[in-house]
Amino acid sequence: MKLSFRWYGADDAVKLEYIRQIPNMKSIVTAIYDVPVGLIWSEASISALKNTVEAAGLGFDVIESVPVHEDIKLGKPSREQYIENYKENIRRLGSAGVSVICYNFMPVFDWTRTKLDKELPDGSTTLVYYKDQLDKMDPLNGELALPGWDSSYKKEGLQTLFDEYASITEEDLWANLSHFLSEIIPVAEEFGVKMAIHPDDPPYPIFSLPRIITCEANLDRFLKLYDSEYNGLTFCTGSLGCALTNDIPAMVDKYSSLGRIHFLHLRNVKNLPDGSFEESAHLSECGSLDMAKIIKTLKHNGFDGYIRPDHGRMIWGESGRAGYGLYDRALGAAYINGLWEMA
Ligand code: DNO
Repeated sequence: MKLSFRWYGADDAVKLEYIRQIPNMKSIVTAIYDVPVGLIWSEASISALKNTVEAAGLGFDVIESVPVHEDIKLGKPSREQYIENYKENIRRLGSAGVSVICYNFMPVFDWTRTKLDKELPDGSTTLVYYKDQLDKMDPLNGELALPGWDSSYKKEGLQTLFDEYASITEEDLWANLSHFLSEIIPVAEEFGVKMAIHPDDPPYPIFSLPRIITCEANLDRFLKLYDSEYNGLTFCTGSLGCALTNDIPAMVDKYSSLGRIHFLHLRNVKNLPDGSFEESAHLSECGSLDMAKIIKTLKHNGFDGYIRPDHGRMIWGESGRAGYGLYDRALGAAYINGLWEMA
């Protein structure tokens, strides 16, 4: 495995020099953040980012994410131009040495939580998703400031998107995803870039918007849409693991033996009886996932892709981007190293 760490660029409070000091840290996971979704990233900004990361002694191998424009998910005629732009980004990133691109196919909203700073008994804070709170949230009428949500949507724009999605079924979303893959995977193959879809988080429809990258049957279906090593997964243990029906170690076993996991997000979650969940410290006993079994399985299957510790809690008084501080993610990385060595 190659250990990696997400970094949000020059504005990130966590410095590259600190990330490098985490034992066994090999690579940075990052993106160009100042280009609107759907447009082409300039070669100059890609190479500047690469130079910055490499000057810090880290690898520039994984992009998270190149976001997919809503018109592609909706299957609108304008999708063709956005798909062309997407292909150009794959070419440019591949030419700059990037080997994995993470993306997702969630309508409108990326990952969703109901609170970002829930205080735990030990005084740390974490991200939580409480069902009763979600049921009361109305994205069209109220607070729109959750991270992961594209803050560029204004109320009217959001209403239009919801109206457009009203007629999109899960089958439509599958068809639109299939069209997207049939266009981009040949380019990814040519430029040596492994595409790695991120599961939906949480893995079920929210606010009546369809979600399809959710469970084993659907991951099987996804991989068959385009049967190529270059059409693979970002296996996120926390996203998939908050659905009690997903057997995470078994899924890791299956997809890593098939060689279709290119990138993993390792996060533990504590599942609550009503389907709510709290993100926990990485250690198995802190949450509901058997992290040791996951790592043992990867090691056993000879996994040599990228792993990053995912969201941490905020600990030791650190403030900053919720889930993306230095301290708890560094503890997560150290824990992953320990499990790997032991395995
Ligand atoms: C959350 C992240 C996601 C992820 C995207 C991938 O912290 O795992 O926002 O980056 O869904 O496209």
